[in-house]
Amino acid sequence: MPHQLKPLPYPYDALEPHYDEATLRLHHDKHHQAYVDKLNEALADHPEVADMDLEWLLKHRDELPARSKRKILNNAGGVWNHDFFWSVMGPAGNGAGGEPSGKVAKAIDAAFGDFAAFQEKWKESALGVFGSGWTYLVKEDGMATIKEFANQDTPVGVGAQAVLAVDLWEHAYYLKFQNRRPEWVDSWWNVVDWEAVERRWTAK
Ligand code: MN3
Repeated sequence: MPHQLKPLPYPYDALEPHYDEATLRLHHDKHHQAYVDKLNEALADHPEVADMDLEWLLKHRDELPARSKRKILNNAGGVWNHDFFWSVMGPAGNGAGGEPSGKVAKAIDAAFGDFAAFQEKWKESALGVFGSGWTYLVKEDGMATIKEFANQDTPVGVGAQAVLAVDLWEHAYYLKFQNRRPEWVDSWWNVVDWEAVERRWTAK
């Protein structure tokens, strides 16, 4: 069964005005869809891995057919990263935005001092990603850690548990923010769904 694009978990305009409808439509329906299509295209030649799920593909890079390995990893990563990214955002005011509470808040304070210091480190990371990629918060040995991933590399690929992510590809923000990545990151905090983040933190 070919991989399918999952519908966005909220309406396209749900993240307005912080994340605009036009970008979200393009980002989900065109960019995310393209990763799904190219993944299926790459897998079509390789029945031995065609039925494997995303996580399996990302974790078993050494078992992927050499000829299509890069294409499979890039596009499986693209699908996985976007599925994750949509899942940790939500409508501002409806549980999203503001500051975290619960266990993830304690972990952030333990690792970074306080939420403001974490946001500063996050921004430093996000602005430091050269070209296209992602800044993630991951849980490693019970600790909250910021990690950068180039292109469509994923936490799954390095065995890290993903907790939060921001997309730093220009396609994620260029339509509204043009080259102003710092403004995109500032705006994005308003749609972080901390309840979803808490579920990711406590998942294992
Ligand atoms: Mn993207």
